[in-house]
Amino acid sequence: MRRWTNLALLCLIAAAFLTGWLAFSYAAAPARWSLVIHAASGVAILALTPWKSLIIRGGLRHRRQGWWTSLIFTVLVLVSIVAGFLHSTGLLRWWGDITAMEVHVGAAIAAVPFGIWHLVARWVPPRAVDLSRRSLLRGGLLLGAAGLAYAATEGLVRLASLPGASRRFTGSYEVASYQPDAMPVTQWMFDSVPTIAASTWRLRVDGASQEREWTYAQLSAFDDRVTATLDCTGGFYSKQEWTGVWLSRLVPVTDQPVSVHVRSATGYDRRFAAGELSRVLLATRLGGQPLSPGHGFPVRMVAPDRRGFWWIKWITSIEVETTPAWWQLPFPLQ
Ligand code: HEM
Ligand code: HEM
Ligand SMILES: Nc1nc2c(c(=O)[nH]1)N[C@H]1C(S)=C(S)[C@@H](COP(=O)(O)O)O[C@H]1N2
Ligand SMILES: [Mo]
Repeated sequence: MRRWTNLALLCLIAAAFLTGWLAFSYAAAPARWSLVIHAASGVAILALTPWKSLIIRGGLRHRRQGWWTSLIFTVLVLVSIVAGFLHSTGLLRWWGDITAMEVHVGAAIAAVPFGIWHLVARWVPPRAVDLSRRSLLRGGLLLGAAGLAYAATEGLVRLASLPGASRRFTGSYEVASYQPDAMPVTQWMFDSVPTIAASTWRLRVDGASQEREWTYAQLSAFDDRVTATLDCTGGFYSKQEWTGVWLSRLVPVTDQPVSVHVRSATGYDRRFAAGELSRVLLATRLGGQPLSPGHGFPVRMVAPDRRGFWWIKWITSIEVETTPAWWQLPFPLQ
């Protein structure tokens, strides 16, 4: 049972980590499925507590080298799971400036090096019995029970009318829709709001055939509109009306782009596929008013089908490239 417990924990924690990121990379239906598996894995990890406690007690008696790193790992995993539940139920969604979702993901990322250390230092080579009928059956049973327990918590959240009942399929909560002034300002990780003067700012559009610069006044003359939902991975979403110009109007198809590289004044960047240029807006206005510095002045990306980290702010250059859009890190590093 000890071997089985550790192996099950390994599979579950890996599944939780992967499905969490998978959910972040979709703004559509697969996010929900990913999160169901995600939540069930989290519940299953908790369900193994009685068995893992025995292993931990044994381990702590011997005080093997590095035992305290295992404790830090345990604390980080527990903090992550608790914050996950606080977010999903809505019992505590933020604490000052940080959201429960940020704590959830932050603790999970912080746990990674300790988890790898734990695996390497406490590694027990797998054996054939690990894949026996009995082991697999036990695994199936655990997952089934965890799935039911997760469904039960979702039911309870609804019965008790907890805030969690109103989450979107990504798990995010609605904040300040159609109230631009109250909409939260947030950054992916380490970026900060730059000060940009509209008079000297230029947007460089670097096409295959020609390069051209746009002024703020020229871009403000466009009046393409879209109502779109910004869904931040920090755990909130906000529906707003945006005005600007479809990227397909700035990047001529005659350029035959494979992808388009959009860069912020801060260096933050993403690549969009040529096929989606008619669905992403370079916005100059939010709710009919010029953007505030926090929301991306002078211009920002509005990518209705994508999570918030694609909505690049403070854009200074758009470059046609022959590199495919999938050739980039799945998430920004800044
Ligand atoms: C949620 C994930 C896990 C947590 C929170 C956790 C935590 C701990 C703690 C606190 C200890 C006792 C301190 C120590 O001996 O270092 C321990 C021991 C141990 N863990 Fe884990 N662990 C986890 C997953 C795993 C995995 C995936 C494996 C292996 C595949 C594993 C294998 C072991 C072994 C072999 C021991 C030593 C037992 C002994 O010496 O008696 N653990 N674990
Ligand atoms: C140690 C690894 C992790 C564990 C054990 C874990 C576990 C959990 C648990 C138990 C919940 C609450 C589920 C519920 O009842 O709805 C949750 C929610 C969530 N987690 Fe994780 N998580 C981990 C890492 C991550 C990572 C790395 C991400 C994203 C990159 C992530 C994204 C999410 C999201 C978006 C939710 C909200 C789901 C919803 O509200 O429906 N998690 N997680
Ligand atoms: N340049 C830049 N653009 C950025 C970010 C960033 O850190 N730097 N964060 C993104 C993320 S994660 C989100 S959710 C949205 C937030 O937009 P808002 O501040 O207008 O709500 O901006 C996106 N655009
Ligand atoms: Mo975000």
